[in-house]
Amino acid sequence: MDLTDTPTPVVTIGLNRNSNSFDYSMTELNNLVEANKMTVAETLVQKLDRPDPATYFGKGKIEELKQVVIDDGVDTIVVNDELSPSQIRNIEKATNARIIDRTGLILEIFANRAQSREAKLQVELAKLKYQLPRLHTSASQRLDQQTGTASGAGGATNRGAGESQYELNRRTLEKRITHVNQELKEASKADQTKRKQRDRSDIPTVALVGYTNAGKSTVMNGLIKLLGEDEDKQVLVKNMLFATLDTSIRRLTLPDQKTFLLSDTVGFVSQLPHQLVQAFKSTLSEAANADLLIQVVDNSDPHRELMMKTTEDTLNEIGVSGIPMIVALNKADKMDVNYPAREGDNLVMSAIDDASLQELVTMIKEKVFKNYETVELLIPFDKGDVVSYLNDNSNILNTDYKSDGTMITAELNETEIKRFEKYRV
Ligand SMILES: Nc1nc2c(ncn2[C@@H]2O[C@H](COP(=O)(O)OP(=O)(O)OP(=O)(O)O)[C@@H](O)[C@H]2O)c(=O)[nH]1
Ligand SMILES: [Mg+2]
Repeated sequence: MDLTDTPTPVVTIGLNRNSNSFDYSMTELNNLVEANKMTVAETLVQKLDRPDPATYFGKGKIEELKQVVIDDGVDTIVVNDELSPSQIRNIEKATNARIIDRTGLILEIFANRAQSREAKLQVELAKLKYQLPRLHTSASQRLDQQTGTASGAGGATNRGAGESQYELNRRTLEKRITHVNQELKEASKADQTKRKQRDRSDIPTVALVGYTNAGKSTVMNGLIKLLGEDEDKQVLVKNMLFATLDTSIRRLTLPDQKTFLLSDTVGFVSQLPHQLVQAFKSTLSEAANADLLIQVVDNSDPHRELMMKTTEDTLNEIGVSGIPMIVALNKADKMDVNYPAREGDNLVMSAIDDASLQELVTMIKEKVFKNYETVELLIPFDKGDVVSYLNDNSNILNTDYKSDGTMITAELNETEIKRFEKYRV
């Protein structure tokens, strides 16, 4: 990790394959660079249909890159794609600079942000899988220095040390992968138990999803506050990419007693490395089990359409489909538009505006609690537990004391209606 606060200058490079999302992906790369305590000195782009299999850029462009590295006095090049180990080696040889590819960069950011034990293990697993085929490159060594996690074998750049050293390093990595996998399995078992308990408790779940830095955690905190929950339930909000790397789940109760679980989780970015997607599957799967998704979008970002596409692609990749979705077009306060403004399942809103959050709650309610019905129940006096359940869990519209029991008019969901069928009048 860089101990000084001065960001390291780097040259970023990318191949324009004539895609209309190229500008977006370069902007994104530059943002990722800044998020990793580096700064972009210069950007070099080449138009090519496909990367050169040996050097990514073509021969002439590599020469130009070498000169730029010298002129700018930088020692690091960040590449907008995942490279093969030999491409990394060849560009390093040609330019005398260190190479960080897109995957390595995102891994470094995740590694620097991970706080919880599970997130740390997940990042380490992704990192090890990335390092394994790259043992001979400095990309592997660099990740070890950056993250400070001791795989103990990442730094095998000295090819002169011979094949046996390489073999040793490879075996150490493989052992570590098995070990981390095992630890994660245990952690995820505990998670599944928790999820089962929640499923049984019948509480609907709502998951915030979307591009990193869109405002998911801010929406979460806004709802926690609006619904009068303890401030200590708040989650971390920061103006940086990947502030959230864990899943936080909060139980929220509406003024009419209906409760739901709201989860906030890791944000998405385009070409999220598959090693990370795999490693973070259990964190991301919270969305897969939700009854409703709220996709938060930074509506003030000119690339918002592509960010929504990225979110859609990532949800598909982790197997989330067919779940109803509200689209929260957030940060409207930064734009010259009316808000809150609702159109179907879209809401133009601001996470720092109470009227917007109120409208969002109304939409959540409509989607999640649509199977509620108002029923009348006559509960015998010796069934005090039923009365207290209703008092605690449902919206009671009327209570009347009759000679043969308590008459309660309440809004109940399907399961509750079945459970209390015998008391219906
Ligand atoms: N002006 C304005 N700023 C907002 C709004 N919502 C969020 N922000 C800011 O946007 C930045 C990112 O917010 P977060 O809530 O951390 O975003 P996130 O989606 O959780 O991001 P990650 O956890 O990094 O994926 C913070 O600086 C927030 O204060 C909004 O409606 N208006
Ligand atoms: Mg967040």
